[in-house]
Amino acid sequence: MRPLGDSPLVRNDKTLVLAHDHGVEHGPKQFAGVEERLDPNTIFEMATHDAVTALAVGKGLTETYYPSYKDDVNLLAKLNGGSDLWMGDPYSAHNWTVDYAAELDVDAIGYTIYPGVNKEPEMFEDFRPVQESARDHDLPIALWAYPRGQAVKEHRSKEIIAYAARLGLELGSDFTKVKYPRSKENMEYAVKSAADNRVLLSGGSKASDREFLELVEDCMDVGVAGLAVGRNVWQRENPYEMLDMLEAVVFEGASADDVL
Ligand code: FBP
Repeated sequence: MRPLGDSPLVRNDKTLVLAHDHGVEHGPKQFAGVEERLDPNTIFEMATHDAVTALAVGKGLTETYYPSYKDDVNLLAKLNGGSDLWMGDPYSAHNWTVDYAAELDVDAIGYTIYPGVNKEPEMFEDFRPVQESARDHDLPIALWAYPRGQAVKEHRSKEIIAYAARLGLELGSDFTKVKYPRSKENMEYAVKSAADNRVLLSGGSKASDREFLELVEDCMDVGVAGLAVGRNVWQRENPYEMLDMLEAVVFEGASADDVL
């Protein structure tokens, strides 16, 4: 495994990224029922919880809010993203550079690729300077690897998710975030396929406490390095209670039953 030195992203060899790029990816409809969270201060505040090893946000939120939270939040700069108003073949352009993110004093870089789309060659080529520049700045890289496109018939199948996890290793990330491939055994295969790359579970849409925590427990059991979770934390009425439970399951080896 590529050592990460004293990166704040890792605690007891595990990682919990609070993902909050949804304002770009899906817009304000994601905040239905929790409209107060449209204020990014509420999310930065949440990211000060001990369970959160990094907060993933885009350029605008980093520029505007991160300066007030720098002492208490580790920031993962999500460099690319696109709205769901775009109806073309999935593609995600970056709107800030690693150099600029480093100037803002971030702790890590995040980047999305969509393997399988028509623009896959461009996406891989776009990622190349990002990856190399992150290495120059000694910033860990988390790759959101989401297979899409016409050739991907079942984007959560065993082989497709294992392929996504493997691509992280091959393209030079430190963490690769994948969607759940429908079973614990399939996730184990993805972790094995990624060899020394750290696989992170992508949280998914909001589930019940039990359903989500059992999913996390299963993933931790098969060697996942942690999670990058958005809606299952910040869409909850009480996100702090969920973060308390996740802290025990992710970092302390507790089971879902233990914490519920
Ligand atoms: P969730 O935990 O809310 O699923 O967030 C993970 C994430 O990768 C976000 O970072 C991103 O906004 C979203 O999922 C994109 O997922 P999709 O492209 O499937 O809508």
